[in-house]
Amino acid sequence: MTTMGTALIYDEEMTKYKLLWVDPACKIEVPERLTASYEALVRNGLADRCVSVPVREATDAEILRVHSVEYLEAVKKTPYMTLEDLKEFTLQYGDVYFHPNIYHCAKLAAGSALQLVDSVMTGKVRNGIALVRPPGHHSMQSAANGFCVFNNVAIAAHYAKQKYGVKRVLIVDWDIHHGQGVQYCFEDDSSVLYFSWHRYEHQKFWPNLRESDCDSVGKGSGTGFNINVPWNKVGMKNSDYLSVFFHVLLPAAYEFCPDLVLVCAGFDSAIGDPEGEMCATPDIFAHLTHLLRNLAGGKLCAVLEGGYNLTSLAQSVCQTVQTLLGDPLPQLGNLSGPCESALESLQCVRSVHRQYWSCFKHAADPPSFDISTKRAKLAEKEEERTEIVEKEACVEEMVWPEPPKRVSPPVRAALLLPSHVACPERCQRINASALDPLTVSKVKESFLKHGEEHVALQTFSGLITLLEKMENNEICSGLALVSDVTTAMMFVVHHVAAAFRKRLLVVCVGKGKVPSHLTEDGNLLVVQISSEHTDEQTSKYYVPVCLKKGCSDTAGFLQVVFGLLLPLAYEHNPSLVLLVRTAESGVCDGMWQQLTGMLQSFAQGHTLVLVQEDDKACVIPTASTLLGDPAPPLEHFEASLSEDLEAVERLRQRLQADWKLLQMTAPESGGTAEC
Ligand code: Q9C
Ligand code: ZN
Repeated sequence: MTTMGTALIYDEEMTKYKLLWVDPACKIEVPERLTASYEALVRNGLADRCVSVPVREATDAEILRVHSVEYLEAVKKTPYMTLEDLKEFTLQYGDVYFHPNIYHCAKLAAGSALQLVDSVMTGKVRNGIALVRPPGHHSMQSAANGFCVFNNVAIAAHYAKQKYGVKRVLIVDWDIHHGQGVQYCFEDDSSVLYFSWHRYEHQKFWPNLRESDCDSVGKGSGTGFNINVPWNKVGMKNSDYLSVFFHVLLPAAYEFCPDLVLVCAGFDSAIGDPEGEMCATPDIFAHLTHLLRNLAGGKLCAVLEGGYNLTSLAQSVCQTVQTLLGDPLPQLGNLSGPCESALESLQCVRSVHRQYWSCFKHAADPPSFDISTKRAKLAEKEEERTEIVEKEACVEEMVWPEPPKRVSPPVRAALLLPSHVACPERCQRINASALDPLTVSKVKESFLKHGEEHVALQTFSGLITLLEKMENNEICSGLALVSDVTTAMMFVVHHVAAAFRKRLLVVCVGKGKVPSHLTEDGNLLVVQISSEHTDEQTSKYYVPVCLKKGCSDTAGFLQVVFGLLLPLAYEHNPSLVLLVRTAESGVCDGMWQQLTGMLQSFAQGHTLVLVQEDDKACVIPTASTLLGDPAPPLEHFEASLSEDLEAVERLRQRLQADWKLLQMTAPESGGTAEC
């Protein structure tokens, strides 16, 4: 069995330092950031569900992997400084403050990240979060910066490599500031892939560095292993964040194939934050976390960075932790597609990285406008300051609904299996024979209507039971091993349309007839991935994808999942997912588990999986992912056939007019993107 559990690292000691003088730049970094986050976890019953791991101080040797002796020795003196000395010491750095107790806290913050790495790497827990102060990602070899003293995550990455022989570390920095300290630390290192998105505004936003732009891709053998996504406008929304995950981070991350994922988990990228001024809601972090959950076999360590609106911060932390614990995801409605400015960034990043990553090989050219011209143009508009001040005032009054409670159904996975197939542990077997007369008559009605007499009445009734239990939230997901998967799929689609009128997503892996004729009302979206060529379709709701090598082509399959399936699914926002694996689909267990895992982003985890009876070997791996176990990492895979990638790309281009989350290039006009 895979390791369970989520580590939570928190110690009140890290609330015991604060700003002792007046400094408008630093007044937002307060001890309450930690207490508000922790108390929200306690209040929502989440702290109790985590494994509490104690903090420790990072040792000098550990800190010195990232920082210089001179810097460490200088920081070591701060506990003995007078207020005046502290103020003066602080002056040599940017946007940071010192306090007699901050050195102690900084050692605990870095040590917390190391304790988290230990807990995850030894298998004590599956994943975890460290709530720490001071944050880390701005601090550099010989400088404190941006509220950061030691670079907690950079120290943790070195530690994981040294102590556990981890070969590849992915660092995802979703804080709204550029973690330049992390970038500098691993710039020439191909064993650490650093991804950061950040408010940039063409270098107008702190820390105003040229090297935060997307053309900083790393150096020497680390070239290509630094991915920067600048946000050139404020007000970015859930769609913008998701688009960057689908079209930039996830393809590169899967190609990189990390052994460990570290998250610079700053929540100043959420709505209401005075620094970020973005509009993504706290529940987006549930999805961002989930989308990273199947990398590195689920080994994910999140370490707190920024987050300055206490309400937004606490909600975002809860959403992250609840996903680490494996609870069903909240549904994200109203995804509008990325704004023009986000598309420009997306296009820039993909085009500069196309020479380093095969997943971006077919990325479009950079946007036609000249970026440097744009930068100069922006410098002219310096007087727009007053407007910015007004915007800030607006942000402070910003309100958003509290994310709804995420309830876990009592049963996570229910299985409908022929009597000769054993039910895997932790799953509930659905007994299809005990049916009330009403249900029986319903089954018969459908049974007669479609004349599918070769499929047992028992199977139909069992499927209805699964659907009803999902509808009533008694079970989260279901798996049915059936003798005729195509008929079972048709039956479920008809039944769902008639009985529940839900928005349904059907994902069919492998050849065979699919209910493509039922998509007129817009409630049903069908995506089929197979080696079978289908005539070019015109319906926006029927998406047949053909891969020459079929579903065994891992690179092609991932391209389809990130480039098409996930964006379509998020935009469709189904209330039920039907995942169908036809006979001889050719999909390998690993890819199948990845897919099953990723589809749990939707419909609050309500997925019904249909598998052909001869495929019973996949029951155990499928059940495992339905139960929330992370999928095993996909081993090194070959680049896909060029013609396949081009075909997928043509399909994406054809569909992007109808499905905005498929877009990855800005409209030709360029120049004055508005959000
Ligand atoms: N308007 C982190 O989020 N600039 N650090 C403050 C005040 C410094 C952010 C300017 C922001 C530092 C970890
Ligand atoms: Zn930040």
